[in-house]
Amino acid sequence: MRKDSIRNIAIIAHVDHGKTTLVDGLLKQSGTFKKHQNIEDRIMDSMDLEKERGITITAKNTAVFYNDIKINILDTPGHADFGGEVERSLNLVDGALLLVDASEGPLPQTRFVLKKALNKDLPIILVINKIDRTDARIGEVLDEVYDLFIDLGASENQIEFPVIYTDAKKGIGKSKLDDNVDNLTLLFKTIINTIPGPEVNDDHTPQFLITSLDYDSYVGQIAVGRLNNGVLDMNKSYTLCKKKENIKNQKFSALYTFQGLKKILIDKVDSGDIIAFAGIENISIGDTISDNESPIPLPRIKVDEPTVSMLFYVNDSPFSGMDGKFLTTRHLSERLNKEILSNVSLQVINTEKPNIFEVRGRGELQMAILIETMRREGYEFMVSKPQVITKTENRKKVEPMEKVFLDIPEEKVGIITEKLSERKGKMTNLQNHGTGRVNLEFSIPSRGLIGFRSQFMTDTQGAGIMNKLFDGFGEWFGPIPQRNSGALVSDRKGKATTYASLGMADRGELFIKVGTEVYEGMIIGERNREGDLNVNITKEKKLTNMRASGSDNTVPLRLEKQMSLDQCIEFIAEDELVEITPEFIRLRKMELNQTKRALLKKKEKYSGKIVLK
Ligand SMILES: Nc1nc2c(ncn2[C@@H]2O[C@H](COP(=O)(O)OP(=O)(O)OP(=O)(O)O)[C@@H](O)[C@H]2O)c(=O)[nH]1
Ligand SMILES: [Mg+2]
Repeated sequence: MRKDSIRNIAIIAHVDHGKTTLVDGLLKQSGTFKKHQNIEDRIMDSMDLEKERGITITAKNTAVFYNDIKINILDTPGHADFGGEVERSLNLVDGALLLVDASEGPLPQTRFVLKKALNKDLPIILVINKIDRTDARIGEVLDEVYDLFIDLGASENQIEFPVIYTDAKKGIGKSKLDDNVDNLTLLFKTIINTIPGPEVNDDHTPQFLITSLDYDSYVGQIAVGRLNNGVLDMNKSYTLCKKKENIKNQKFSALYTFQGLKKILIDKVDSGDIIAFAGIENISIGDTISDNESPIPLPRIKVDEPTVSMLFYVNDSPFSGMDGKFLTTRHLSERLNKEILSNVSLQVINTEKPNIFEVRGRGELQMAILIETMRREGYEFMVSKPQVITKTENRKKVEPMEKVFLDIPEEKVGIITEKLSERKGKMTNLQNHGTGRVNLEFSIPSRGLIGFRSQFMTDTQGAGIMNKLFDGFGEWFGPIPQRNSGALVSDRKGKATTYASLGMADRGELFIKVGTEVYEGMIIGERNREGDLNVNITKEKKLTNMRASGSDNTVPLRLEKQMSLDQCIEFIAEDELVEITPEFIRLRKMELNQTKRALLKKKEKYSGKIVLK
């Protein structure tokens, strides 16, 4: 039975093409807010880190009403590292709005999300957004989208998608560019007419797939998902179907439906809607809530495998425990295991050392977000350099590959090609549009891209655009050269002095300020040549009887290079760690003692892996 009173849709696109902004428009124009209520931009990006970074990290749902039809909208992230969120969201919906920037056109993540939507046979509405951009090239972009559909093997039905041209910022959507329109009514109508209501059966055994988890300090854990069939009732008991067992006699403490950004308490829900419940413990994403006597679980959610792994260590550096609240093995283990309950694309694996955990995910940004979140919660820990996850296929070692798409100024082609070749990249396409900018495409092992982004930004002076797309596995490429500069390493505990910092000017670039507390083995800067250098950054100028001539004061102290968490993760080599505490991010050698480091190096055994095994 089709339920015509409901529509469930996801908004999918490449990063920054305007999904969350379009949801603002739909919320505003559906009367969700009071008149004259002040609404902040990108209201669905509600997490602190989403606001700070200006990107969506987790998919979230909201519900609006249009002519008494309830439209559940899932806003998804566009960054490739959070692709698992898109895959998860597509389980909840009966259609998708594919958003494409009117100037940038379809980009790698457009391809990824569209492929996932087409595989599920979802009807698509194409939204060409940012038509107000002065560099918009709307006709060409439309052609490129058709090409993409064909390339992905879309059926004829799928290709006959409606097209809406939008300015999401102003909340305008039209079918012809010269139409004089000042609202999104056409988009609402197109959603209602193109995307079918959910095909469900209220009389069937109830089946609710837990698709995301939320937490409310008042009611505890909340499960969100779509009631695929049947009815759920506050006064009845249900079975929780987990991966390996079924647990009977579960009761809700609350049932909710969504309205705008709010959850509304309700006693009974019908199938087809996106709903939430509280009160059942030990739930994970992928579990089904079903009938108490004869449950029928739904297939568990599958997402692409992780490609990157990092080791999370209990903090054992000399300053450990100085400002963190949670630092023990148990704290770290519990926190990481809690994360995988709500984050489908992460995996946590115990290593043979109890104080080291392996976390697997989709990319460095996803890892950085997890690390930053834990840090803000009061955790202290250390992480290693990200590694790619290899597999064995036909008795051969294979590693993840990536396609990289670059849009760079013409004069940077030489340097970028050289850098990527060093990292085992192979150019597969070059297009010079004659506008001074060139599009390059490389095939490269993912390993070669670790730490490349900041290098790329420096080399292109911020004028380059880089996108990447996972491209299966390729035969292991052998060693790839790492950072070719060494580290400046403190050789003792103490406080960095002005005198010693001035002395570093010809050695390299410092990461720490004068006055920073350091310990032996802590990395205080990047050396301007190969090999690490142990230095005394705490040295004081010897006092003499003669008064100094004042020449000290005239030598300017170069400002230290302030490294963000993301940059630190990119910077470290295999024998180094990033130490994270709520107040500090420090870099260090795995082995802090310089004599032992020298010995290890001599034996040429020194690498992250050997330290672990
Ligand atoms: N000029 C113009 N800018 C827009 C339009 N829509 C969105 N933007 C801007 O584009 C930027 C990205 O918008 P978001 O809504 O965050 O994009 P997103 O697709 O949700 O991004 P992710 O969730 O991180 O993938 C913001 O600076 C918006 O103000 C538009 O129609 N015209
Ligand atoms: Mg967004």
